[in-house]
Amino acid sequence: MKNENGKKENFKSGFVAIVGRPNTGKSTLLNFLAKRKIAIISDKPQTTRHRISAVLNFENAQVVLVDTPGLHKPKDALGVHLNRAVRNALRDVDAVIFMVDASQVIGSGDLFIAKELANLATPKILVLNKIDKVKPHDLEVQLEVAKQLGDFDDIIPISASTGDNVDKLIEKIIELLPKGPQYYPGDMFTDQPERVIAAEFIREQAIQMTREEVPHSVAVEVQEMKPRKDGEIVDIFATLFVERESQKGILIGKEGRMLKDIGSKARAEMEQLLGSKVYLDLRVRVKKDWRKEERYVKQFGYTE
Ligand SMILES: Nc1nc2c(ncn2[C@@H]2O[C@H](COP(=O)(O)OP(=O)(O)OP(=O)(O)O)[C@@H](O)[C@H]2O)c(=O)[nH]1
Ligand SMILES: [Mg+2]
Repeated sequence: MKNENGKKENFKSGFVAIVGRPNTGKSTLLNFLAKRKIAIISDKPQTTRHRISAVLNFENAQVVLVDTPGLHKPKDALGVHLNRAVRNALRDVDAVIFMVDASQVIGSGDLFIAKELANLATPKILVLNKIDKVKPHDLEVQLEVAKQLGDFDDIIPISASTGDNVDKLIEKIIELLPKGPQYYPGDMFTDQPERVIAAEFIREQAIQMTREEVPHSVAVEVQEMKPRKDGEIVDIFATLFVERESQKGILIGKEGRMLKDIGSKARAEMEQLLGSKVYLDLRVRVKKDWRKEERYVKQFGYTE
């Protein structure tokens, strides 16, 4: 229904942060709801390093969903930044989704976050994710354990991979949101510049193709991204930074094969994002122990 100013009555809107331990499936949920890939995903913890918003438009509501890095015990300047990013994200939101992994033991890491959330007056929904991996009986046990984590407006089991029960989650979120305006244009789907998403697509491939410390040691910077005059191809020049010479060797690979592989997979994702052909030029450089240095953490844009 519209009033005489053309504004929708009863329109609801607000910012909703997803928080939780690393690897619980926060970014997977963001992408599922956004119906496209905005955040990168991996089976390794501490993948997300930015606060990333997706704008979800509904008939009578606009939800700005904010993905955050997994909360964990920080070991270096990067870890400190990641946790700070989560706390900043929590400051101004209208609702919080606290995500736990139902296929794992609900433990001290979850409890630590639950305690922090207990101090927030914001409405909170506890989400048990990955139910596709959990037997019905085990899920009931997990629900009982989860209830002990605190007071929540609702507890909703979902699968962010299959989308099971996600509609119920959205319904509940909209119910909890205040009346408000449409904050963003209806055709805007994220606050992330294409340049940042492109850098993240490269980092995702590097994370997926390497092991142990290497995934955590990679940062990516897009130096240049511009369409050619004919408009058919976008040129992207990017550098992968690692912390040690040995890691550089791993990323380049035998006869450059690893880097080529990272490049061709990331390029395919970029072409989908941009809707045009991409020429991607990748370099690898060492920035010794960059994760320990505040200034490099800032240089790579991990600042909030
Ligand atoms: N089976 C199953 N796997 C899932 C589900 N949701 C996420 N995953 C997997 O869990 C892993 C972690 O997913 P992410 O979305 O990157 O997790 P995250 O919480 O964003 O992780 P950080 O950014 O490190 O905090 C990936 O391998 C996902 O494919 C789910 O509902 N079911
Ligand atoms: Mg993530």
